[in-house]
Amino acid sequence: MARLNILTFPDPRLRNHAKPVDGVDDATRTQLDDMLETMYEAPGIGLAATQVNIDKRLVVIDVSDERNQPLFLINPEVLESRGEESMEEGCLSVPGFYETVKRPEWIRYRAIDRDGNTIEAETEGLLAVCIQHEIDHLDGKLFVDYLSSLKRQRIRKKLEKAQRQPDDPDSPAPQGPDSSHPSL
Ligand code: QAP
Ligand code: CO
Repeated sequence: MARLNILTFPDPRLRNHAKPVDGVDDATRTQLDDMLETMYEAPGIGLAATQVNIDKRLVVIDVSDERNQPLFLINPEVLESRGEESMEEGCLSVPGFYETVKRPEWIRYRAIDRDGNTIEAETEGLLAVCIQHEIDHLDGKLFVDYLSSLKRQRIRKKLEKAQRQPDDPDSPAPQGPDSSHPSL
């Protein structure tokens, strides 16, 4: 297993539209395992391949409290959605910023699992929001795109400054394996 570098907004690579996966092989399973380790280490509840510069439609999610119920979604798609819900969202690629986003509250989705089987399921609440957030990443979309351009520019400028001055105490904690590890 390996920890992957997480891209930070406004990195243009976060705007990539990821390619569908054709058949689940061991190389893809290794990428999913590396993504899961990276997400647990961050820590986060969801991570899309686009965020770690992998051009494939792969998502890992774990919204469980014990962090022992990983979900591996390959080529995930929303088939149907209902309702509306406002939830405070964050993103490992937008470290330190949380804003309320409105999305459908219930979804039916389809994906291929780690074993190559097609699954179809319904879900709501946090998991439904997380799946929609991660599918957005595969299409080059970020939760900040749902905010006003004023809020988005504010976040962009702060993150650009934080990346120029990684020791600024006002800046969000750096993310990923490239960041400094004070304990090491
Ligand atoms: C997407 O996000 C999500 O700013 C997953 O400093 C989030 O795991 C969907 C994180 C909320 C629905 C609701 C963010 C970690 C993790 C940060 C994440 C940070 C450290 C975000
Ligand atoms: Co995200």
